[in-house]
Amino acid sequence: MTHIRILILIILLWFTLFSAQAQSIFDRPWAVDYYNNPYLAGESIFGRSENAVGFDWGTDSPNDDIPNDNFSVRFAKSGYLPAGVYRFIISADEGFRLYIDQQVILDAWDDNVPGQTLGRDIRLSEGIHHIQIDYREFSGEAFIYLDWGAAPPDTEAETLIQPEHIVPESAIGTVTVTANALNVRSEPRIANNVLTRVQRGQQFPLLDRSTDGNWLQIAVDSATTGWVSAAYVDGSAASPISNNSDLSGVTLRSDTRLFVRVRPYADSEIIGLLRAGEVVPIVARNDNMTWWQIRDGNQIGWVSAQFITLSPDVNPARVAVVE
Ligand SMILES: [Ca+2]
Ligand SMILES: [Ca+2]
Repeated sequence: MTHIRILILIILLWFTLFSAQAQSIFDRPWAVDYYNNPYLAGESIFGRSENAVGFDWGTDSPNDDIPNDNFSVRFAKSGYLPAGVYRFIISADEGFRLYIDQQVILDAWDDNVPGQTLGRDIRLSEGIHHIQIDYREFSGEAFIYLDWGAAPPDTEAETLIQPEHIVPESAIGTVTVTANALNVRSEPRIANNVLTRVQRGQQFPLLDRSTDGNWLQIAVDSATTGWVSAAYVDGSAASPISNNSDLSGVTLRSDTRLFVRVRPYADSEIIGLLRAGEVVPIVARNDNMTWWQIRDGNQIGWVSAQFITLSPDVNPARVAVVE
């Protein structure tokens, strides 16, 4: 009997090792989602599997349903890795972020540079790891290449090949978790997208809220942001921003994450994105004040009046009317 038990144990152990190795992350395809805007916003237009992240679209687009400019792509996969130091190098035009286990490892999301390369060496423990690359294209050439694998022997762990930087989003409040355990999701909707869980009584900075107010974006830690249902956190932070004291001059503030468009129409081309709470100068308005033209950095665009708060100093009669 003892021999049989040992034999069974050996077989179980062999299956365990075999199945772990069969799920090596190197053998698994990337799940790739393509978006027809540069913000990974809304539902993806289409998804497919790819064996590698290595694309040069030139001035074309990945697909007929995706525009040549202003699109974004998310690559993701999970799988087993043995312990070791791994080197990640990304060359892309234009913006990209690399996440490992939901931590930002490389960040050129906002750089707006036409083609650059970043790399980093990271020591990873044995086990299942998750890798995600967010990519976006605004104009001109579009490409992204990921080169990764075990770093050369004796590579120092955590060494930065090139400096990376993280642009934190500004908090607009604080939320307290009221549910026993609350899922934090990568998008403001229920899907197979749980990043982590938070517990009753924990407090987190509030970064943004969904347009319908049902979802709140929180900063779980310095590298992880995600969305939680507003029904399961302290409701005081879920109310719209009402403090206008910091609003002055001919400006407006976006109450939510808000698209900036070329023309004052909901289906007009998107040229920018305001953060929740961002204050921008007003340039003009349309006749019935349903759209406001604003200056966003070095470009002019339109935002819907539905999602903004006007500075108390704004006298609409003195704002130029165009459109
Ligand atoms: Ca392009
Ligand atoms: Ca480009």
